[in-house]
Amino acid sequence: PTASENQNFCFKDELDAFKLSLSPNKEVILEHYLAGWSGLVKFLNRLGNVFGFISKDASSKIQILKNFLNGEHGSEYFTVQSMVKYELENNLVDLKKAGSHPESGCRTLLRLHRALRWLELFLERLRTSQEDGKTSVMCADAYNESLAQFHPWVIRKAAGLAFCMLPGRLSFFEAMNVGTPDQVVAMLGEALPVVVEVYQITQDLYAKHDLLDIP
Ligand code: 1Q0
Repeated sequence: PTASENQNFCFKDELDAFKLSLSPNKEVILEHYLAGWSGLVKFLNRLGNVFGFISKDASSKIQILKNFLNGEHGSEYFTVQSMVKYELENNLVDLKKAGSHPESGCRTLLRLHRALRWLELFLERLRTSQEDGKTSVMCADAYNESLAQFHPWVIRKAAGLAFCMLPGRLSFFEAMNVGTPDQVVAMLGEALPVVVEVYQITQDLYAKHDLLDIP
């Protein structure tokens, strides 16, 4: 990315959205959660076209949830907690096999939620990486430890190829437009606990309602 493109992008803003998504009583506000994801997708798009199949899928899931949020029952979708309650009480989720609600909010959010675990693992690796660390390896390790188990072979293969196209650690840090490598590392240290907390709250909620395997 050129300097002028960088001026209106700062990775910290994207992660701040996740901070904003935590309400005072520790619910996850959907609008900010989606804003966090949109920012990540924006970042991904800047890294190159080879990530297009990933950002397309993420964008379409963000859009499905935005449509609920802006739809007739939008107020029920204010938080992830209220969404789960509303969709379950009204039988709007295909719990065991795909049926008449293949794109429920619960199902769609679960896909993003699983990817958030990948993000957490990847950011932690970036944060603690040495100068000669390889982003492609960090990304692949994080993926294999998390999201990969939910993906069929062909997607794992495509993802693996895409990871090889990631820029090196320094270019990657520069693309984040946060500052010096030390500043990036410090920012990651502040941002990670937020990502972990949002992930954990969602994970506990989904586990409590037995929603972790919806197809
Ligand atoms: C930086 C490289 C980004 C790598 C992203 C890792 C995720 C790889 C996922 C590849 C699969 C995408 C293709 C579609 C998969 C779907 O089948 C799957 C399941 O959905 P469904 O409807 O078929 O049941 N979808 C998913 O699993 C959702 C995947 C969402 C991925 C969202 C990635 C958003 C990208 C973020 C880039 C952040 C870069 C962070 C940089 C941090 C810098 C400090």
